[in-house]
This record gives sequence, C-alpha cells and structure tokens, in this order.
Amino acid sequence: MQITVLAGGVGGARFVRGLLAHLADSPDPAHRDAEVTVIGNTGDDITLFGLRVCPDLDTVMYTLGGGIHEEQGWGRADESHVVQGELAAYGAQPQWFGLGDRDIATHVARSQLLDLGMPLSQVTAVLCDRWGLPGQGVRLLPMSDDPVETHVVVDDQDGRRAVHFQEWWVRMRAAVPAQQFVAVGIDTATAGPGVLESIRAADVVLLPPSNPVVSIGIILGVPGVRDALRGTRAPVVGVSPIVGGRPVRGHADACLRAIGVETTAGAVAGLYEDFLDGWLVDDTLGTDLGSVRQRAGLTVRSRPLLMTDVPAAAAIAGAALDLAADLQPQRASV
Ligand code: FO1
Repeated sequence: MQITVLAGGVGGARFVRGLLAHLADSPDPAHRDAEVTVIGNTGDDITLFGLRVCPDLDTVMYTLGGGIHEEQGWGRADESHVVQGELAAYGAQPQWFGLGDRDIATHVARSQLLDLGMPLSQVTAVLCDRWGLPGQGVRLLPMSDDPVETHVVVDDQDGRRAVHFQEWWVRMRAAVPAQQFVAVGIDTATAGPGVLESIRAADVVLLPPSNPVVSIGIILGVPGVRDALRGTRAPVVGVSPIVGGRPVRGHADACLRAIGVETTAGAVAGLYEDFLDGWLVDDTLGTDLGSVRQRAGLTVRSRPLLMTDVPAAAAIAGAALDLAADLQPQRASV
C-alpha cells in the first residue's frame, strides 16, 4: 500500500509518527507493509552562518527518528548551545534563531554534501538513513531540489519590506501582520524526484494538520503538484488544522488572515477544494461542521483532533485512512 503525505513542520511530523504507529499495529498486512512517502515543505529553509537549514525536513526526520525536542516540536532533544554562545560572543548575526550544537551538525553535514553538488533529495536520503527512516518504510522527499524560500511582506517602522519567513515566524512571532507571502523561486522550481509520481501512484494521499498557507500551501505551489492531486486515483483526505476557530498550534490564523481567508475548518477545506475528497474536523465546540456545510463533493467526519500523544495521533491517522477507504470506490469510479 502506497501512502503519500504532504507535510509541513511540527503538525505534519507528529501526524506521520501517529500514522506509522497506526500502520504497525494494524491487523491488515497491507497496512503493516505500507510504504509512506512524505513530501516535505522546503519553503522554511534558510541559510545561516553559511549553513543550509531545512526546518520542516529536519522536524520530520528528528520526530520519526526519535531525536526531536518533544516540547518544542523542532530541534534536537538533549541539546546544548555552546556554538551559538560563541557566535554571539563574536557578534555574529542573527541570534534570534535558536541553533543547538547537535542540530548544527545536521546543517554542517547537509551543507557539506550540497556544496559537493549533491541534490537536496539525495542529501535528505543520506541524513534520513542515519535516523532509520527507510527501516520504518518511510521516504522523506523535499518538494523540490531547487531553492524555494518563503518571504513575508510586512509594514513596520522600517516601512514596507520583505523578511525571510523565519524572521517573521521566530523573531517577530508572526505578531507583525503579513501583507503577503512570496515563495521566492517556486515558479521556476521543479518538483523533486519522486514527488509527482508518489502522488499519482498513491493508494491514499493524506494532508496532515500542517499550516495550510506556509506549509501545505507552499508545497501546492510547486509546478505540477496541484495537477497531480487533481488527477490521482487515490482518495485525498485531510485533517483540519483549525478547531473551534483557532489553530491547534502555531500561527495559522495569522497566515490565513494575511490571505483573506477566515480561520475555520470549512475555509481551509476551501483552499483544497479542487482535489480534496475527505476532511476530518473536530466539532467538539459545535462550530466546525457548520463551517464546512455544503462543500460539494467533500465527505466530512468529526472526531477529536488534538494530537496530545502518539496514540492520539495514531487514532486520527486511522480515522483518515478509514475515511479514505470508504471513499475509495467513489474515487476509483471517477
Ligand atoms: N522556532 C522558533 O520558534 N524559535 C526558534 O529559535 C527556532 C529555531 C529552529 C532551529 C532549527 C529548526 O529546524 C527549526 C527551528 N524553529 C524555531 C522552528 C522553525 O521556525 C519552523 O520553520 C517553524 O516551526 C515552522 O515549521
């Protein structure tokens, strides 16, 4: 069974971890032997101190590999910041992006291979080998081997200017309203090796509760991805990142506001409506089913969506797969 997941950072990584747990426990051998392809967002990527940092790829890799800093959802567990302190002593900038010593080793190893001319997809495979992802039946594919960087247009005391997504997200804590998101390089980016094929050949495509604008939305902007999602025979099932009018985590509301989309489960489903078949919402607060009513061609189910731990994430992933299975006959007949 081929399962393809479009993933951003923390939410995507935790969802995939739950998916793998659900598959491993399944009585169905097709699930136990499933191959999972994660298409990772690279719009968050940034070059710092001469090193290429790929936050969303690293969050998936560390989370599935068991090295993630669980409370943060990014960076390494058991971290130290000696190098960062030394850089600060030299006045090296920026200091607002927390780089731990163990995490820096990832960026050094990645940058060394990239500088040798190795494409990001191959570099990512090398790094993921160390974390045992192939042994879990998981491939992590960058959405593109070409550089794409999300920049954010803001109006602040320095006037209207574009800052790197990470500066907006980390230094500004997304508190300065984003006027526009610009995925620099995306129009000329080529979908990474295996990306379009993994969507076309999938038995199921899943959209975890990642940020619909700056994570999933960026992946959807890679030429060919949206067409592949529209054309795949696989049912496409997503999990709402918005519950009761608020993002489950992160700043998805600030991102949705910036593109003029209301912060509801239904409005986010509308961003995917040209390819989405199924949508999981959490109607605990009684507001989410209403926000998604009358979306033609969309099958909606409600269940708790807080990924408080691996079993909770596994149950959500299982519900998404169940919904996909119930949709399969319809989709196959299309
Ligand atoms: N997020 C923060 O809020 N503060 C940080 O200092 C920070 C450092 C950091 C370092 C490496 C890395 O892979 C991720 C890091 N993140 C940090 C998360 C990063 O901003 C992600 O892009 C977002 O979490 C969105 O996925």
